[in-house]
Amino acid sequence: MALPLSCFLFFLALQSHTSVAQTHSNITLGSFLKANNDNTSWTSPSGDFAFGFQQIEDKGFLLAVWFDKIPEKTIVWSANQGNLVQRGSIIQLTKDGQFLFNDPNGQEIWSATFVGILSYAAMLDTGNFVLASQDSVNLWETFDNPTDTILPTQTLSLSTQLVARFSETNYSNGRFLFAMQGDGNLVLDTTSFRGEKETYWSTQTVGIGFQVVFNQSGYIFLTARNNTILNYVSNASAPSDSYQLAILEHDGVFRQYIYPKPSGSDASRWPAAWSTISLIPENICLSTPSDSGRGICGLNSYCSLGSDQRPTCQCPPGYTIIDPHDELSGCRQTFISPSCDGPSQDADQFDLREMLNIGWPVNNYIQYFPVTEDWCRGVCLRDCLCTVAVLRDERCFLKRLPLSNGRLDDSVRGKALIKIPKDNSTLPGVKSKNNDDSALIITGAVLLGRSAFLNIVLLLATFLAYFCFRNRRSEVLQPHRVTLGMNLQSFSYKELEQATRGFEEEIGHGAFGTVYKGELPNEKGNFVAVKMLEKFVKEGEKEFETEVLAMGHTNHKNLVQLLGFCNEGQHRLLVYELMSNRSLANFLFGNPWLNWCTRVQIAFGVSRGLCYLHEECSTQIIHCDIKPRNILLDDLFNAKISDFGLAKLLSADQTRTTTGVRGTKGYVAPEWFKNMPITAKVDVYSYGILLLELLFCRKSFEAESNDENMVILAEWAYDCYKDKRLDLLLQNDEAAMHDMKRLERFVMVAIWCIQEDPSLRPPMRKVTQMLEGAVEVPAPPDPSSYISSI
Ligand SMILES: *[C@@H]1O[C@H](CO)[C@@H](O)[C@H](O)[C@H]1NC(C)=O
Ligand SMILES: *[C@@H]1O[C@H](CO)[C@@H](O)[C@H](O)[C@H]1NC(C)=O
Ligand SMILES: *[C@@H]1O[C@H](CO)[C@@H](O)[C@H](O)[C@H]1NC(C)=O
Ligand SMILES: *[C@@H]1O[C@H](CO)[C@@H](O)[C@H](O)[C@H]1NC(C)=O
Ligand SMILES: *[C@@H]1O[C@H](CO)[C@@H](O)[C@H](O)[C@H]1NC(C)=O
Ligand SMILES: *[C@@H]1O[C@H](CO)[C@@H](O)[C@H](O)[C@H]1NC(C)=O
Ligand SMILES: *[C@@H]1O[C@H](CO)[C@@H](O)[C@H](O)[C@H]1NC(C)=O
Ligand SMILES: CC(=O)N[C@H]1CO[C@H](CO)[C@@H](O)[C@@H]1O
Repeated sequence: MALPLSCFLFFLALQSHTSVAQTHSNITLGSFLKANNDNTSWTSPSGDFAFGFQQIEDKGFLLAVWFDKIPEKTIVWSANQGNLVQRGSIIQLTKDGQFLFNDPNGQEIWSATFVGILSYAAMLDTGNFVLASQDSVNLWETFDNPTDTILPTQTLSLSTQLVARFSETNYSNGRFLFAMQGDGNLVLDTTSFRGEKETYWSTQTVGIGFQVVFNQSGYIFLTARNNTILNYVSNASAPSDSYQLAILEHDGVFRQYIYPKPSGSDASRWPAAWSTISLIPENICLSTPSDSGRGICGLNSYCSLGSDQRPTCQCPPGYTIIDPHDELSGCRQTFISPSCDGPSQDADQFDLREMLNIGWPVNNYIQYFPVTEDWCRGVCLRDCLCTVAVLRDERCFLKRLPLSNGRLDDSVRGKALIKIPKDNSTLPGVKSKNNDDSALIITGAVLLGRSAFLNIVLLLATFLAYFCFRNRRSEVLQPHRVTLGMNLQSFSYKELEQATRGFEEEIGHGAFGTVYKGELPNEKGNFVAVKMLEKFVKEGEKEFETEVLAMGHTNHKNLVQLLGFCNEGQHRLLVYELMSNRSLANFLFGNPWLNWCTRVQIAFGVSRGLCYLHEECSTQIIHCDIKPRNILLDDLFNAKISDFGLAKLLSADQTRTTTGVRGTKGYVAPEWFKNMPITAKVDVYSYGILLLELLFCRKSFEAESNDENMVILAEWAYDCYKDKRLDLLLQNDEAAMHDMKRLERFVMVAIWCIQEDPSLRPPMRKVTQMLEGAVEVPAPPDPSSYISSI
């Protein structure tokens, strides 16, 4: 509702009412207040409260309600979501019964919405500013539209909330909510700017809570519909001759304060100050909103409670606050993390800074037990992902970025070891404290100085991993899975001996050792597969550790999840999630077969899993032994690749020749026998063979009745493809017969995969795209043409 300026000024000139502060009982239509240097306000009959403009430093004016008799002029309500307005803005009760808030140009800033005919306004002695009708019915009141504060006699009804301000002096919406939810639960929530809510305190009264009452004796409680008190938010009774308020402060704490009235018995101590008489939660630093969120203080920071019960947010050594004007903005690293590409040659450039009683409880990605401090230090320094190690009771917890929910508190036991560069003079944050731009430039220069491309890929991968992980979390609600998934545990040999009841039930025997069924002791029904490695015994402890770490970092729905391990004396064991339906080998060649649709899904699953191992892990993992026995199936017949990461890790640039052949006959790529470099393409070859087996439910080579008729599936398939007679390969498989186009495409992809020349085989990403039909599949050449041309 914007009046033209000239019209508006004329209208003002006609006003007979003055806008000077005065004690009003009723504010009549036509009254207005203007934001300027005069202390313009409407006060309550007692003079305790005032409604009007308050100047906030020299940034602007806030339309507000405040305690008027005390020097602090404490604000208890504000309009316009706490946003400041310019000098000259006007709030008015128009003659035609509207309540309008306009800027100096007559543009509407904010207005109260109500139903009915407005007759007058009043600033009441309770601190409630009301708009009322002729018959004194309140059409609109500040008590029903609270900001961050409630006063005695005020109630919060269902679906009403207090929103904390951004900072002590910035009244804009901040990061926390005190919400009487529509479902009856009373909660303290964080409101991150991404719109996620995380609850850090609640009365757990879904379905029964009705309203929050702040009564005159100073009690704040939650009642049911029938007025039964369900929960006391505060039972600190306040002296009757004091002002009171309860506020959700910008630090996320809901505090109740009192202030002696100037006329009261305590007036001798006047002017005094607000003092806290109750607060929730008792120690906000120890409340953990959620395991993925930013926590109270922001990411990578830590929270500690001062003697005044107020939280302070600080950054660990090597980190600096993101926004110096916003103490809850979190911290960022001032140095470049060690590189994760290839062997960790950076390890000796980093050191661990010790801090006591500090913790980030939810960022563990691996824990080891029992270990010594030296061992824990070593493993963190060698692991590029390790940002902080926490040592407690012989347990070593490794944590990675971003760190959340950090706290410094006597109740947090143990020792934190924070990874920082040895040469701290190169810390940009240290060198140029107040020059963030230069810090950024230094960062950029260092990045480019190394292999810029690798670093960018690495950064992207880190982000991807982080977000995939977050998404996975929100969709999976099986608590122990989630924790175990990211919390690689180390077991003692004895624990695993008990879990498997003395290695009683053997469920498989592979190239690396025997697999037993086990059940973890803490949770019934938590079945696992325990693999006892036989071939690792002679190899070094460090190598085992490195490979376990690499496997622990993987997380993909088409990979069998590694849950833990044991590395004790000569014992090397791995603990995996148990796949109920065993391996693909049990289903592929038996009778009845898996149906066509399931086989297609398995083909997709294996290709995505391999694609992840080859391209999305921080260290490339070449499987080297893809075959049906290493593809496990879960209850829903989802394919999960097992035994990955066990073959010696070959990093991306390590294209050296290996003498030993690692694969299984029938699936191994020709280069194993030819003194050629071993690359991820060996897996592509094996995948091609596996794909043919999946399509036709035939073994890669089969001795039919006598050896002369030995059939090599790959050759047979190529011939049938060339002759357009793929139907000859199918064994009464109606569904596949009716999906001939797809079958043909898959066979073409398979033939590309089994090209003798590794460079002709597409990478797994391309294979996946071709299977999905996202890219065209060109006609493949004869797989052995390369051989014949040599
Ligand atoms: C305020 O105005 C209403 C309606 O005109 C009237 O009933 C009431 O008595 C007035 N209150 C005071 C304190 O003047
Ligand atoms: C505003 O009020 C304060 C305190 O009551 C007083 O010191 C100051 O002079 C007033 N300013 C104006 C412009 O009236
Ligand atoms: C208050 O904080 C908000 C959110 O960061 C910001 O947009 C706004 O400019 C700040 N206001 C003042 C007056 O500083
Ligand atoms: C406020 O609530 C408390 C606790 O229920 C009660 O003891 C007290 O009498 C109440 N005071 C008023 C003024 O209603
Ligand atoms: C009031 O409501 C609560 C919650 O619904 C219930 O537990 C309690 O028994 C009720 N009390 C009375 C007196 O009806
Ligand atoms: C309020 O008092 C009751 C009983 O006296 C007690 O059980 C409860 O813990 C108190 N609540 C708070 C918030 O102090
Ligand atoms: C840098 O390292 C030295 C020696 O370890 C230490 O004394 C100093 O406090 C460190 N400076 C900063 C800013 O961390
Ligand atoms: C061999 C085997 O364990 N088959 C099971 C695979 O999973 C389905 C679904 O849970 C079961 O019905 C099969 O018995």
